[in-house]
Amino acid sequence: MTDKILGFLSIVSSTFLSWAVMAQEGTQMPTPSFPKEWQLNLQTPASPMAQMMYDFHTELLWIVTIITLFVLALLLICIFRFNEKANPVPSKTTHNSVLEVVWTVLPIVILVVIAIPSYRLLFFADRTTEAEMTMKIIGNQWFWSYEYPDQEISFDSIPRPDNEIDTAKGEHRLLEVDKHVVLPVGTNIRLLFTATDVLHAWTIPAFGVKLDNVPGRINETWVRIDKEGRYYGQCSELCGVNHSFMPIVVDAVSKEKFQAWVSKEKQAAEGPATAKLASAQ
Ligand SMILES: [Cu+2]
Repeated sequence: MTDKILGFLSIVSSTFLSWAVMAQEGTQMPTPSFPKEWQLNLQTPASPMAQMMYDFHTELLWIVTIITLFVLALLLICIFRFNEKANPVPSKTTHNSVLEVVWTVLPIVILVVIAIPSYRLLFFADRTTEAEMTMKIIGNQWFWSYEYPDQEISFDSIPRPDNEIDTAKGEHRLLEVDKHVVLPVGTNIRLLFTATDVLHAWTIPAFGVKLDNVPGRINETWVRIDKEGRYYGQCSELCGVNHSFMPIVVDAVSKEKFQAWVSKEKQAAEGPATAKLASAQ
């Protein structure tokens, strides 16, 4: 029940409302954190960072709820106890030192209580000192490019048009791309963000990752994916007329499967070049 109340409050206040509207079931790969119809609250976290964000969000929701109820109670007391009928001769009090100290100190204490986990989360999300691999994400009008510098792989990920989407196969309109990002689970992955033209923002709600891709500079964060599955996201920076048509699909797989994918990608990339070289000789 508490969860339901919290969920309801969160959706009212949350910018993730739009995510709850997009809803489909099932794909070939499990989607541990896909939005569901009439979903309440945030998506299920799939990384330590997302889990921390979720917990912080819940904590804030409690604080906000308590403050709101407290203010509501004060208002009701004023309305019913101090109206003209109930209290015809009003008090002439203008100062109350204790009360004034309390209403100054209490908000400071509340802000400090909020600031501590907030800063902890900011520093946690900033970067990882123990990155096991790196992925660079480049925003373009209007598609994403990815580079794996350690594995020497790079490719573009182009959105698929509506007429190619087969919902019977569990595909989602406006959310599918021709080439998925593949990442290993249980690995600290450094994420580097940049863009070629305008501001974009690579976002996967379930990872707790949302960062601006800025032309001419590199932004950094990281992710450690807990669960295998297919994760969806979208560009979250107004980047032009096709802003709403640059989805992100990440397949999180086991480390072995990731290695197999890397070898396949490298073979595919080297294939034509090797053939060319052979024909030249
Ligand atoms: Cu964009």
